[in-house]
Amino acid sequence: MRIEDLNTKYMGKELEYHETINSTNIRAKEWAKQGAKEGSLVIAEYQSAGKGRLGRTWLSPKGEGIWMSLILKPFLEISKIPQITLVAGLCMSQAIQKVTGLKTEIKWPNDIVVNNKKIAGILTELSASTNSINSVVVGIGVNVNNQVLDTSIPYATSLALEGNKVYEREEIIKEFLNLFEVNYEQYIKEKSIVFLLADYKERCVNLNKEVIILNNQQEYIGYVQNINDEGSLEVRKLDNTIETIFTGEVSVRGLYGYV
Ligand code: BT5
Repeated sequence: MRIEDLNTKYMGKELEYHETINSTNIRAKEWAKQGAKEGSLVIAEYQSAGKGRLGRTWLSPKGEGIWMSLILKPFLEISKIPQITLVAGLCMSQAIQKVTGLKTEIKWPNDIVVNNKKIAGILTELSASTNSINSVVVGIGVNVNNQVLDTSIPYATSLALEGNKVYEREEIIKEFLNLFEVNYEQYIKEKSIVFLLADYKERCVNLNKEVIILNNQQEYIGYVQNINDEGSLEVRKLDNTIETIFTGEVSVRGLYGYV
């Protein structure tokens, strides 16, 4: 895979390409430690140990998707890092829609959805020492040309299955990098996602819906009444108390299925 005519200043300009790798996130973290510049990108055709959040597995069949990790070196408070997932999710959702014409939605915090099924996920990982950030790796997996998906993930789909077409992965990556560079820079400058929150909310499938919140300790039903200026989910529980959920710590499901 080659990314030609990339118009960004630095996003994706340094590129490491692997036929096979355990996980692009693992390699990106290692490369960041070895001094990779901001915007450096690791792409693989196949991941033998692709990672989801909370120790889950991300299936990454050969040549069928985009399995990539972007290295960032932001000057930000550590508490703000999960917001980068929202910035990346919005940009990838917009990039996919622009290239494929398919309507994409976002399932807070990190899934991209087409026709209520998952086509992409994001895993943001932080390397920090005491109180300062060394690097942030944004790993993104997109099912692009898969004709079949593993039966263990019945709520997953691919762009090819939804659009009945084979797509150029490079076009989606390029569009994403262009959009992400602009939005990431604005985010770093303003230290806030407020400028993109309206667009994010418009695409969000679980806003104004009843959901099931799952975390280690508990599982409960609630109504998603807002995504606040910090990007956290505000959930009204059945007893009318409000729970504010920070990105990354839970899974959110629809009452009757994945969305
Ligand atoms: C995610 O986690 O959705 C984050 C996925 C990030 C993957 C990228 S690929 C490049 C980079 N390198 C890595 O090693 N990872 C990143 P989570 O929300 O925890 O969802 C994981 C769940 O999604 C799994 O438990 C499965 O149920 C489902 N799943 C696994 N593979 C999938 C796939 N290819 N398409 C759709 N769903 C999948």
